[in-house]
Amino acid sequence: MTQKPCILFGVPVQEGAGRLGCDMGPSAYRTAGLVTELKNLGYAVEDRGNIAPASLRDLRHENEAIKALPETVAWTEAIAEAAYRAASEGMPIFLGGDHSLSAGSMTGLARRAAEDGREFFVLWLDSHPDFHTLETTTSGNLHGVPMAYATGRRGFDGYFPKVHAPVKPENVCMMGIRSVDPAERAALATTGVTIHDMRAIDENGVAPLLDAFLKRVAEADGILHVSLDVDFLDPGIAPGVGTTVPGGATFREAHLIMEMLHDSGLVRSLDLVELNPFLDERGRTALLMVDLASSLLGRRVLDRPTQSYRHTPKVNAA
Ligand code: B3U
Ligand code: MN
Ligand code: MN
Repeated sequence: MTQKPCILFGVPVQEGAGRLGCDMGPSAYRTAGLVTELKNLGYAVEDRGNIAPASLRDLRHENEAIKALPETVAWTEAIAEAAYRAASEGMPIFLGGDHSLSAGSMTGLARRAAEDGREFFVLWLDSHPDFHTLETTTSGNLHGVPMAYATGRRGFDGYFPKVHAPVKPENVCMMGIRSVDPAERAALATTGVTIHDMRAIDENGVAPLLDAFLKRVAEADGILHVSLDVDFLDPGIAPGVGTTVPGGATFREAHLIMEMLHDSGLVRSLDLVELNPFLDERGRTALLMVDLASSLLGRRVLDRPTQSYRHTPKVNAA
């Protein structure tokens, strides 16, 4: 296991979501005991407090549906810079905040990976692909665009910060997808993004699908970023999110993914996004997200390896 510290950033951005409340996410994670959990797992933890957005610029786009463009761009600048710096110091964990934060985290992390000569992969756990461009979004909520931006799709130039190292679509694996807009559907048809929708999960189970992706990452000697949207989970276990979509991942599916990710030794960074504490029930969604982060960072049932028939190659922690 890497001895590098976990570096926590609160990212209280909420302008990208359709409803208010995600700005309370970072506080909820801290209240739910994330720092203590990580320390109990043996990590050094640096909570660097909350990121503040860069200064606002006067930006207007011809798509009049778009909301909060200057704000989202300002957040993206600041988050990308923090991600780029922290990636060489430890394992950055971004406590959202809505999913627009991943525009910054992915591009900052991918830039660092490119400079280090490492192949950068993303596991995207979400009911949505967030693959809109500024032209195609009809809701105008910019938490619907980060994957399109980070993979270098056109139309962000002149608005969002320049993408130094676009994430290769072939290096992205999405799981849990079950809500896709027509424009996203059309765009995804012609990219190399791997998409395991809920049907694929029902038919195969999460383990073989994830195992195949982790093998690819390991074989490329790559590093892996995980972006976990609360609405990946079924609303029955995770009500604290503004965009619940029925039929999501179960408690066990989500934990199994986290446990396999830990055992792979490949994960270098994490986004926890879309938690809306205003919509939560007595903190249960925040607590579940902290639980999942703990599994990803090595909590397990027994103090010995689980018997598994899978053989995801284990790489040495850098
Ligand atoms: N694709 C829709 C819905 C959506 C995307 N991400 C979330 N919701 N959380 C949109 O508004 O772009
Ligand atoms: Mn999302
Ligand atoms: Mn989502």
